[in-house]
Amino acid sequence: MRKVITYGTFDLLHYGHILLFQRARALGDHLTVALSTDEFNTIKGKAAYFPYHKRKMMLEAIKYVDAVIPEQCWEQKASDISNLHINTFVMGDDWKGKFDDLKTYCEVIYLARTPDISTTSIKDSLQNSI
Ligand code: C2G
Repeated sequence: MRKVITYGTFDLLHYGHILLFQRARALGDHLTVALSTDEFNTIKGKAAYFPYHKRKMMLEAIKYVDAVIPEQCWEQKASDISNLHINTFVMGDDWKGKFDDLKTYCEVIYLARTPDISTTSIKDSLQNSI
């Protein structure tokens, strides 16, 4: 079984996220999403609109997602990959090159971001519509 993993906050879930999951899942037979906890988001300098348990529940409802685990720190990726027997690590290409060190553990693939959509743009357009 080819296992794929990806990491992120996935706040205000949108079609860019879904297209990432769809393409990531198509690279194997099983997709794990490591979902940033609220505590880790603070370290990332992000404040998600939805708390972790609500973001997790939404991801678990997506047919492309087979498992959701917490992402609690930057450094857990290598141990996740070995402990979960991951074959392929996937991120959107805004991260291109940033995780190439993981190539010693598994295949590393950066997928093109879906243009014209982001959690930030959703927040901004809602803010401007008030
Ligand atoms: N993404 C995408 N297209 C978009 C928006 C996001 O493909 N229009 C991808 C990003 O490239 C990323 C994933 O969706 O791979 C999750 O994006 P975020 O929730 O913003 O995650 P991020 O803050 O980049 O956290 O350790 C890695 C970090 O947890 C990644």
